[in-house]
Amino acid sequence: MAPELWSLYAVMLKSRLLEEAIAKLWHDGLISGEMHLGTGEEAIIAGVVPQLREGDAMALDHRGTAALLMRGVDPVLIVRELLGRPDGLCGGMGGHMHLFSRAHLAASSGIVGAEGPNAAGFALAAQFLRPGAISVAFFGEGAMNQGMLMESLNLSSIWSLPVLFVCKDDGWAITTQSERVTGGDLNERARGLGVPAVEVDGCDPAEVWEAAQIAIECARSGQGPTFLHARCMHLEGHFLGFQLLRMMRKPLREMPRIAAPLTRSFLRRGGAAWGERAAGLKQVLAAGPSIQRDPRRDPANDPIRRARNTLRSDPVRLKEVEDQAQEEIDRVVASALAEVAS
Ligand SMILES: Cc1ncc(C[n+]2csc(CCOP(=O)(O)OP(=O)(O)O)c2C)c(N)n1
Repeated sequence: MAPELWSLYAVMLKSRLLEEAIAKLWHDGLISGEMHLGTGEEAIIAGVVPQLREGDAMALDHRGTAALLMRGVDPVLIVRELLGRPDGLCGGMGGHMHLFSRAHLAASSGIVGAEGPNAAGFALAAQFLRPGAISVAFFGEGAMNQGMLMESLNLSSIWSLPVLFVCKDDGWAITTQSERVTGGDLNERARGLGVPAVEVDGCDPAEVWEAAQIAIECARSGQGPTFLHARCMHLEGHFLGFQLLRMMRKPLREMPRIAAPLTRSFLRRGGAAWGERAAGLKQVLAAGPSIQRDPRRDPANDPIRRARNTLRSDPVRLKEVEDQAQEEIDRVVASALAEVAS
């Protein structure tokens, strides 16, 4: 059975606050490069990771911060890593897409789909070296169109590897809507390879927990892999500063910035025929209304806000939990920003 919502909320909230603090550091210019947050995925991660035991492994994608935090990796080391400091988790050389903790058997990768082979490899090793241990792969639905993930599902099935494949489906791969590039149904695809598939609400940590618990027990007892399909929203879009979301949040500020280059390219001499240009322009302009209907605008799709709504009936306890989480994350950030000890 899943733990009570209070403890799941506390875990999810800490992760959210840590990622919000990371976003602030990024906006302040202290973290360089792209930054993919996992805000919106917390219920999926909280429903799986706290169930892992010593000796279990995690193969993570480019949104690995929440899973590492929930697995017990020191968040100060994570933040220092993102800052590129030599005292970071990977000596400041990995950055947010290549976070790695040997002690926790956890590795992330920026190669979409690599979580499949990584998790299958961990699981194959576990079969020989740590019987009863399992591995978990977290990846987006875009990764399901990578051959190596299909190969990993297939081998895990045929070798009964102890893997839990968790597909965090937000419907988008950067700016491509997944339904435009994905044939068939993902659960059926996994089943076609002999891997049982379970559909869960990725905003409900208890539902994820219960499905993951059954899958983890199956894997530990030698009954092979399970595919968990959980829908969610990435509240910050693909990465921080995502243009579509900037337009959605501040249309008056953003639209004029794109209006001039759009007009220039529309009127430029040479290039595509006028009909094609007009069709392209129509598509761009249609993005406006579709942004207004974007499900990321609906608070019901934010797992933290959803859990909070339920817990609001006990405001005193809620404040206590929230204050404690905030204080903890404030301490993490202060400690991560402290000077490198000489
Ligand atoms: C093999 C490979 N191809 C392309 C990319 C570029 N890329 C980075 S993230 C991404 C989209 C991935 O979408 P999805 O798997 O759904 O994960 P999400 O970002 O939505 O969490 C792509 C195509 C990559 N990193 N690796």
